[in-house]
Amino acid sequence: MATISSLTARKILNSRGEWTLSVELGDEHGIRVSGSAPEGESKGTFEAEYVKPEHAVEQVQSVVAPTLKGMDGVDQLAVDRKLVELEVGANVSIAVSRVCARLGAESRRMPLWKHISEIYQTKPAAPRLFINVLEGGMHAHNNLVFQEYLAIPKANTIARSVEIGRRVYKALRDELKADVGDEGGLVANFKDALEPLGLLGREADIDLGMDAAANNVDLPPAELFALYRQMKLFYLEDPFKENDFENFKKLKEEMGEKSIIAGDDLTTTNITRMQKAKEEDAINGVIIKPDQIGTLTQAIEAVSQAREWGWAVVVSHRGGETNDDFVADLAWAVAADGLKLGGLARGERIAKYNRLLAIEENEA
Ligand code: 2PG
Ligand code: MG
Repeated sequence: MATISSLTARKILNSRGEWTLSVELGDEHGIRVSGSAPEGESKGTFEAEYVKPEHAVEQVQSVVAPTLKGMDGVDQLAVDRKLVELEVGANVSIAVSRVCARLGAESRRMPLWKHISEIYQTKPAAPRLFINVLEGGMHAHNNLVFQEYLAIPKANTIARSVEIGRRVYKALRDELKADVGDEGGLVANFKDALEPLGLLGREADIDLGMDAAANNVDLPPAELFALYRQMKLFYLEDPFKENDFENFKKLKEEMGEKSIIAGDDLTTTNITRMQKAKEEDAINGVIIKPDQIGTLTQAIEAVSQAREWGWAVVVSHRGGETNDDFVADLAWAVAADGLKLGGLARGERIAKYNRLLAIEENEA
């Protein structure tokens, strides 16, 4: 039992230098935990809505805190249910939901991933790393139309995966003399959208992935098909616009045997959207971002649904992050097939890698 005795909120800066919500939760035994809300840059239309940071602080203070005081922080399901009922901004509910899980874990004296896996009865394991090595699209001022080129190390430990990712990233950084982008990936100009994959394709111990984030790409589907056919991707996220279930389906029919075709803006961690994708047979993988839906419980429901349908589950960070490393524990707790993270630079990206290393070395 961790009776909630205090909940406070304030604004802090995120990795883009924008304000975001930070909350601190305390229980009657003196445990204090804090956490914050990540925020997307290329958001899907169907994501749950954020409120402005000032408004978020006020919602925590005047609506959420009075309601949660006296509740048991270990009872994540009850707290999340309340958060949904209160109809607050998704940044408010996710920040509070995440920090509630931290309080529960602290109070039970166990690692966060273990607490989550016990509450939701999931089987924990290390995720594969989906590392954003080269950036484009809305995340960078260069000539790449697609948003993220991902290196996916072929290794079965985090330590080994990080080592492969580090080597690939550093070698490219030196070769391209590239800048570091919003998510820590490298930013350079290329001859075309295929060239980055040519460079990454030289590496034997990674699979190739890409988040096209095609909602923000103005190419006709036929041209996109032509490009994707040349790419030999293990993982392809948002290859078409967020309502283009039809082309998702066609692509899945064509490439789904060998590749993961995943929805992000298409599905927004929302079971109703996922249901539609299932009916249309549009994808065989899904991105899970708890802030897209608002609470940890809803995100885990999305994971369970995806698993029931045999979809690959890829937990993901956001474009705007803080040093909060929650996604690492979440991905481990549900044994995600992948955890999508930034390049191996920038503190807010590195925090997640270091958390995974710590789980593997000390806790698992
Ligand atoms: C994505 C994400 C994270 P954003 O599209 O998958 O990489 O970007 O948070 O800007 O939506
Ligand atoms: Mg995406």
